[in-house]
Amino acid sequence: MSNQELSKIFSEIALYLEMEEVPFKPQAYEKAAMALSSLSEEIEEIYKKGGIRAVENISGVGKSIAEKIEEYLKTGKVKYHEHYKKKMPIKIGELVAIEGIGPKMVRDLYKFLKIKNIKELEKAAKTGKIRALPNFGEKTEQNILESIKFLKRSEGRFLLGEILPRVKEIEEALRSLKEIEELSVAGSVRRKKETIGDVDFLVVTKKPKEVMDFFISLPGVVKIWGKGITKSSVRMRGGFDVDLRAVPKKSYGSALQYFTGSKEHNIQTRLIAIEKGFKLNEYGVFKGKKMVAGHSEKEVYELLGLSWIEPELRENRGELEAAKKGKLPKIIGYNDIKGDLHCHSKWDGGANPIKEIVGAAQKMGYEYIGISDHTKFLRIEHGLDEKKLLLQGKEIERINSRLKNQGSKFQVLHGCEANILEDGKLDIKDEVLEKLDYVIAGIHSLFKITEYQMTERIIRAMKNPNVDIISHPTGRILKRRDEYKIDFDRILKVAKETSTVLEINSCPERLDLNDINVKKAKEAGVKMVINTDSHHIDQLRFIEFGIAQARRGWAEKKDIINTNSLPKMLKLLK
Ligand code: DGT
Ligand code: CA
Ligand code: CA
Repeated sequence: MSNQELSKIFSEIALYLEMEEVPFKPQAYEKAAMALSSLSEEIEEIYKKGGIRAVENISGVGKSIAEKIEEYLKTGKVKYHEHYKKKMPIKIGELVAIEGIGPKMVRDLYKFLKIKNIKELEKAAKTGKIRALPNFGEKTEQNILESIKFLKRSEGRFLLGEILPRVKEIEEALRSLKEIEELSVAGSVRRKKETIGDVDFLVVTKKPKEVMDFFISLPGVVKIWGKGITKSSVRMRGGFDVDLRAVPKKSYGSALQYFTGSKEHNIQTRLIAIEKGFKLNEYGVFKGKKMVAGHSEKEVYELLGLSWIEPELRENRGELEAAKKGKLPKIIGYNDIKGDLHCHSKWDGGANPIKEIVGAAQKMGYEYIGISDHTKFLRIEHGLDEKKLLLQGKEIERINSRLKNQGSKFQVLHGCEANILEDGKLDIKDEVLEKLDYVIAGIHSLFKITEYQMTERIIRAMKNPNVDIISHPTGRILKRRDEYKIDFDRILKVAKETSTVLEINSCPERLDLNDINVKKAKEAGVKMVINTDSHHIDQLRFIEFGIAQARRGWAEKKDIINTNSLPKMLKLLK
């Protein structure tokens, strides 16, 4: 868990430094924060094995930050961070989580109104105190109130991307127990929903007491809500809850079906059972008093005249009707992706040079990787201009010829993520875009325009013959901001007409397109691509979340262009 705690400390330091308008340093701390939060290995382990040297070797971590990591591992604190917290005792992470509030605004809110947290901010906004501040105004005050409202709606839910690695740790620990005969995660985690309320586990065991004792004393348990023979609940470090239920072996399938949900799917399934003269509950399927199925999920569904349904589909969005007719989609599998087309490199401020990204992509088992750095409009992201893009092309050519000489079939594609400006034009000249293997275009500014304007803006970009892919098409950020206002049906129509591919961005806070929009795109015959938008090689593993979202949206291999080998994938681009 230190990875996340340290990451938080460094991003807070970055924010404090930004408030003081210190140049360059904030980016260094942000980069370190990102590196730590995406590391797949615990920092303690890295330090234990290789000392401060190994810590310094993490890309994105320099010497002075490595020293602070060492200080934290030894003392549990970073003095530099404590110094700032004392100087300005505010809930900085909480405040900047509000869409539209940056560190300098936080500084002024504290300076003029002594605002330390969201609650105080909300009160000040409601009483009209914000609009009176220099550089704020009535519009900002209104936006702040709207953002707080949005934030409250997602309170108490966690990103799948934050939770899943922890769930896997717990699962592994439980699997090591020989008393456990069967084990599965259930609930929204099993359905891979984008946000998670709590984690549900099911086990079959002859020794429930031992299993429950083990469960409530897992490392990371901070509170025990309840402990019994059939169910225990705990709070984990990080603030989320985990339920563990022990069920009889003969009921395992029906219990798993019940506790996987969703509730809406279950209600519908139960109605189907009743129609067929059965009773379905978490203990089994019953004909009168006689239990007729329950050991496996498959037999439960089959008895009801349904084929087994992938958990990601269980949202009562037509999957039961499809299962009845034997017409469920054959959704894309977790190993079907052959390359990631949205990776940022050191060229635009990402953590890794291209050759490291290539190595990591090869380890993922990919056949190709696409480098698509930001272009010049995004100065804070060190966006590349025409000249730099062409230079980058030369480096990619060199890497490709080296790969070829080594007898490797792996290929690096040269793309970019251009910005769609206010009028729908791009921030890079078409003569240069033409030279790239592919072009992604995305909105990174001016989110609050009318639906008509935003739709026209994206449509104009899609009509550019050089634009192959639209990145994160709806702009939502989970727990932060809603989609921007767009006419998605019109976007789909033009995407289809122009053969523009829509991205499913795998970043845990984006997952954009979301499941519902994926399904709409599929139904409209629009092709999609699952990308990570990684700024660090450890983020390549986020692809799992994008695939999960695609599966929840009923996407099949044929709907996703990067399930294809390179020549075929390239043919699907403009
Ligand atoms: P979450 O935790 O909010 O992310 O969502 P879930 O789906 O994990 O919901 P949770 O943890 O409350 O319950 C786990 C599953 O148990 C849920 O997906 C379906 C089932 N379940 C819970 N309450 C009910 C209920 O009142 N009726 C029915 N039919 N099923 C329920
Ligand atoms: Ca749950
Ligand atoms: Ca639960």
